[in-house]
Amino acid sequence: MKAVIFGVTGQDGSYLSEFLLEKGYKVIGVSRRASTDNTERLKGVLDNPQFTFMEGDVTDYISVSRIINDTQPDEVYNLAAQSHVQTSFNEPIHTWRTDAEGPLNVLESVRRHAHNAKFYQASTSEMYGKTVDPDGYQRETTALSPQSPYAIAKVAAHHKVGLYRDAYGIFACSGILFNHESERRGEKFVSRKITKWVAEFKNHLNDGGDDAVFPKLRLGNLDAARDWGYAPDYVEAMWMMMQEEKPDDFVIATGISRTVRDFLRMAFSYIDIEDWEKYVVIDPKFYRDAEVKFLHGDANKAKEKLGWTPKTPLSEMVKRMIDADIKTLQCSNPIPS
Ligand code: NDP
Ligand code: GDR
Repeated sequence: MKAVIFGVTGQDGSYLSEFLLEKGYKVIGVSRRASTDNTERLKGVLDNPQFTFMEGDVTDYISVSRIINDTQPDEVYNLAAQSHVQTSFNEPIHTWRTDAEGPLNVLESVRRHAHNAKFYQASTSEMYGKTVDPDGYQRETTALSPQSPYAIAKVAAHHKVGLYRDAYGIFACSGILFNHESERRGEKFVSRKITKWVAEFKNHLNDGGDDAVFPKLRLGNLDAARDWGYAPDYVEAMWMMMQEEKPDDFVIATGISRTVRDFLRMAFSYIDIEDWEKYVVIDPKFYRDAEVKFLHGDANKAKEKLGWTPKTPLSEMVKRMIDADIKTLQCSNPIPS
């Protein structure tokens, strides 16, 4: 089996590459040109002879269609996106081109050059915006009400997936994934921002530093609630959707919703600090023009049809993220011998 992954250098792209290589796939990872090396997350696969890189940009139909035509894949995963919600308010046009036109370029390339390839689109819980079903969950049937340029672009792509499935007979599916994090999460997302700060603070204390002089952790809305899962569990769900006989859309979530405040409490508690509030400053800069206040996914359809369930509890994920950040600090500041 041969898979093409757009967005291979990202958090999910790196885990999905490892997962598919383990399953015996040939993986073609597509990445746009960067001025400096951005393959840090891929160090586990770069030497694998079954893994190859191709240069391409999802906003450029010519490069996308060339890749699909030349490689003739069995499966195509579109994970490429400008994925930061707050950034999308500052860069709405770039976000639209990448997150709405990008998937269209990939779908159209599949339709024209590899009609039998299966297509996966990275849809998102952000599409629900303010809508919650009366029982307090969001699921495949919940109405979409996007609240950001990012979510609006993702809704457009989500509908395109349905259209290519129904009108053109393409095996096209969307995974509506709720937030998922990991040791490889980008540092501007709140989970990693917190774990990285906590690791640096712990390091400072271990070195005998004074807690009062350490720069505070500056955050926005602590009351926002998210359904946080672990990225390696979620890439398995992507693959499972692609093994179905018929294409369909699935919510992937843990079913547990926690606030940013809960996440903070958990992270600080791991380094034995309970009075964490004194280290955190609320900075209006990190508030959003429009905020999605509450996300809580019902992944029962994925459980029943795919047999997928999340494996890693939030507390375990937070621990792994902090441990990894501490390890990175120790490697970059080795104790002189
Ligand atoms: P990341 O931001 O870590 O990765 C995004 C990837 O897209 C990077 O490899 C980036 O490349 C690539 N990319 C951006 N623009 C282009 C472009 N024009 N052409 C080609 N590649 C491009 O995101 P995640 O791994 O966290 O998420 C993967 C997908 O899942 C995204 O589409 C995201 O919107 C979606 N999603 C994520 C969730 C999450 O909680 N993580 C939840 C729901 C959906 P580069 O290295 O060059 O920047
Ligand atoms: P989100 O993730 O917007 O849900 O999108 P993010 O971690 O950025 O925000 C989560 C919540 O935390 C609040 N918050 C802060 N967020 C950031 N980034 N920085 C802060 O300092 C801060 N303080 C509080 C936010 O307001 C928000 O409520 C992620 C991305 O991966 C998307 O690509 C994906 O589609 C969705 O998850 C599901």
